[in-house]
Order: sequence, then C-alpha cells, then structure tokens
Amino acid sequence: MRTRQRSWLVLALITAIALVLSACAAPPAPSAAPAPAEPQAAPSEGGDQGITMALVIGVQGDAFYITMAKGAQDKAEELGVNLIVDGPPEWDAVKQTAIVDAMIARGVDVMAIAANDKQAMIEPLQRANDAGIKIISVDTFIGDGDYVNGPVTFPLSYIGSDNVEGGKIACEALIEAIGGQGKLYIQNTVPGVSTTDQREQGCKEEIDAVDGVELVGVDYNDDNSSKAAEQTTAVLQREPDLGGIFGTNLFSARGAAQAVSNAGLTGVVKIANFDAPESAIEDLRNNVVDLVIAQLPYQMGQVAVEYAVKAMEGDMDAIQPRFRTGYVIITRDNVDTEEAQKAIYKSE
Ligand code: T6T
Repeated sequence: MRTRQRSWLVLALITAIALVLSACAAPPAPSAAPAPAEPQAAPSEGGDQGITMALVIGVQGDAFYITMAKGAQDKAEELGVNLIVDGPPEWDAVKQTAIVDAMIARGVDVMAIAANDKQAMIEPLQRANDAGIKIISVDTFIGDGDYVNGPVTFPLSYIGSDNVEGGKIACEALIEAIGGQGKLYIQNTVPGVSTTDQREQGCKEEIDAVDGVELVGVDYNDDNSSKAAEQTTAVLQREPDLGGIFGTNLFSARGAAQAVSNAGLTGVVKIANFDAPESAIEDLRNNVVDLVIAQLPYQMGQVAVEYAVKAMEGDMDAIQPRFRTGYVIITRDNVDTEEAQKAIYKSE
C-alpha cells in the first residue's frame, strides 16, 4: 500500500514538472496580436514566424491578382509566413464577404484584401477587425482610403496605385493621340470599386481641362470582357467619329480592343489600356492599343506581407497608412526594355 501511494506521488510530481516545463517552452504570444474574440476560432497555423496571413484578392483568374499573389507568396516564403490566398470567382461583394467570414472562422492573424466594394465591404471587414484580425487594404480601399482622417480608420494601410493619377495619365495620352480634340469613351467595370472609380475620375478631369474634347459616355461591364466588347461595339456604331477609348482595367480594355479590332478600326480609334497582361502587350505590338499602363501588383503583394509581419511584431512605425506603388507606362517605343518586360503581369 505504501509503495503504491509513493508511486502515485512520484507520478503526480513528474506530471507537475512536465506541465511547468511545457509552459516555459511555449513561444511567447506576439505582443501586438489581440486574441480572436471568437472562441471557436482555430489556433494560428503559421510558418516559422507563427503568423498566418490571408490574402483575399479581388477576383480569381485575373493576371493582376495572380501577379500580386506571386509577390506575396515569394515574400511569405522569405519571411516564414503561412499565406492563404483566396478570392471570389466573380467580382461580387457578397461572395467576397463569405471568404472574409471563412477567414474569421479560421482565426488568421492578418488579412490583406482587395475589397470588391468600397462601402459594402466595410461591415464584414469591421467584423474581422473586431475579431482581432489586422486588416490591410491592397489595390482597392474601403471608405475613402484615408485611414488617418477618413470615415474608416481601422485598416492599417492602403497599399496600391494612385488611381486618379493613373486615369489622368491614360486620358492625357489619349487626348494627345487624337490630336487634342475629338470624342472619347470610357469602358469601366463596376461602380463602387475604388480603383476604377478613381481612374474614371482622373480621366474626366483631364477631359474637362481641354476644350474640344467630349466624353460620349461611360459603360460598366461587370468586369466581363465579352460584355465590354458588346458595349463598345454599340458605341462604335452610334459614334462613327469616336476618337479614343479608355479601358479602366484589364477586362474593360480587353473587350474594347476586341470590339475595335472586329470593327476594322485598328489604329483609327485609339485605346489607352489600363493593366498589362500579355494580351495587352500583343495588342500594343499590333497597333490595336497605343498605351499600356502597368501597375506593380507584385510589389503590392510583397509590401502587404512585409506589413503583416511588422504589424504582428508591433512595429507600427514601420507601416505607412498609404503606400503608393508606381506605374510603368509601356508604349511601342519602350516595350522591349527590361523595365517594361518586367512589368508585364504573370498569368500563372
Ligand atoms: O486593374 C486591376 C485592379 O487594380 C482593379 O482594382 C481591378 O481590376 C484589375 O484587377 C485588372 O483586372
């Protein structure tokens, strides 16, 4: 009896020592990482850094986001971050909200997101933020994008192009290409998307600043190049003396280029093409488009992951509330330079 009591005592002692040791060995929780509010949230499944980050892209199958995800993945591997990339099959705030909710349930530490709508995505992202997830905007913003003085201030940063400026660059070049006077048309995606709204705004500001240039209309194609081609075909018939078209993103410009080419108006109707997939470069070489405005999505993805790590380390001074990535303007004159070639988006 005595022997059995002693062995229980020894066992209890060993268990207590093991518990104390395992508590000492557990990695310290990052100081700036509030615990997810949802008790059912899965524990972090991070890489070397112990950080799990979600990159929620705007839409699947878009070379711009494929390139962004590549930049993020390369940086995540370098920094030892566990990266999950997901996005809706179509540009749709409801479908993107379901992905945000899945990331909340999964208990990710940081979420970088290209919000599908600057208003509709505020509430789901506020929920994610309330659950302790650090939010970073990449490419598009929510609210008015001013995360210091604007109506929405919980995202840590907005990493992306200056899109008003991008619209101005596009339409200034178009106006020059049509000889300083004539009719322009804008092919756009979906109203409410911060990037393409601002590109339209920048273009309109350029048009308004020049006498003799008229905007004949703006159409919205739901981020669908077939719809963009149909709408452009209708405008070409309605406006036989149209001078130029601004395609505000990859699908808008692609559809516009197809319609111009199908109508046999290559070189007659000028096109400024926002975004730089391989097809846009081909259109540039074939004189179908005159200007390709490449954003820097690879850099956007890289900076998003760097900021995620800084945020988890509590190094908030290293995070700028607005990080402007630049552009590479590609024309037939510089298309073969190293800079232009490097700026072409990856499609896989
Ligand atoms: O132009 C990019 C992106 O900046 C925009 O927010 C949505 O469209 C693209 O992804 C290109 O298709």
